[in-house]
Amino acid sequence: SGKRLRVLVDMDGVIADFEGGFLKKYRARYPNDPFITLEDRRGFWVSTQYGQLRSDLCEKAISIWESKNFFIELEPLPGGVEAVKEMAQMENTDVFICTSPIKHYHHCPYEKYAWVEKHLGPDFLEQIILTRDKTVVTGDILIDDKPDILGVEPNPTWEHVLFTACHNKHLPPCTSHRRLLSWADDWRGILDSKRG
Ligand code: BVP
Repeated sequence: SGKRLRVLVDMDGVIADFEGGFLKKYRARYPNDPFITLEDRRGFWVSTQYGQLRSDLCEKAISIWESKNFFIELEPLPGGVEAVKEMAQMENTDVFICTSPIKHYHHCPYEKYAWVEKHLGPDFLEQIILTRDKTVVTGDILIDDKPDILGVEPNPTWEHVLFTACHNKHLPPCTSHRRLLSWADDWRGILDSKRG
């Protein structure tokens, strides 16, 4: 009642296919090196798992997302763009895209804006929050595929809803997170559960 609902939606792994885009470009650039299938991905950090596979592969993995056109060319994940657009049209609902840019800033921040403009439209450029610390952003819900979202604020205002991704789907059911299995799952119900 009364108050508007503020939903924060992560980008990579939630509406943009970072893992699929990475694997495709990694295999094209390093065809003679081993790779990790999406089925075998474990842990949020792609670079860490590639470094465990063979130490030189950590920097080769990093070279992929530091390249020009990596972020802008990511494909939308199924249903994500449609869900975010529908959410933004709902009464008493504010939607923000809350995403952490990589520290190699030459292409990523620009391309994240360009991706939002391309897939969500120019009006959505008003809704972008680029931050390396999501705990200082206030909201009711944060839909994000990263299992541990930490920062300087020990008690973030949002409830973290864990969005299922190849790297987190095998994690034991965690009582501290509700999950969204995909955009075909009941995201409307999760939003409604937070309304006054
Ligand atoms: O910009 C993305 C990609 C990058 O971290 C950011 C995650 O943002 P959120 O999804 O949390 O908003 N990234 C970087 C590395 C390794 C860096 Br070294 C990685 O393995 N995976 C990854 O997503």
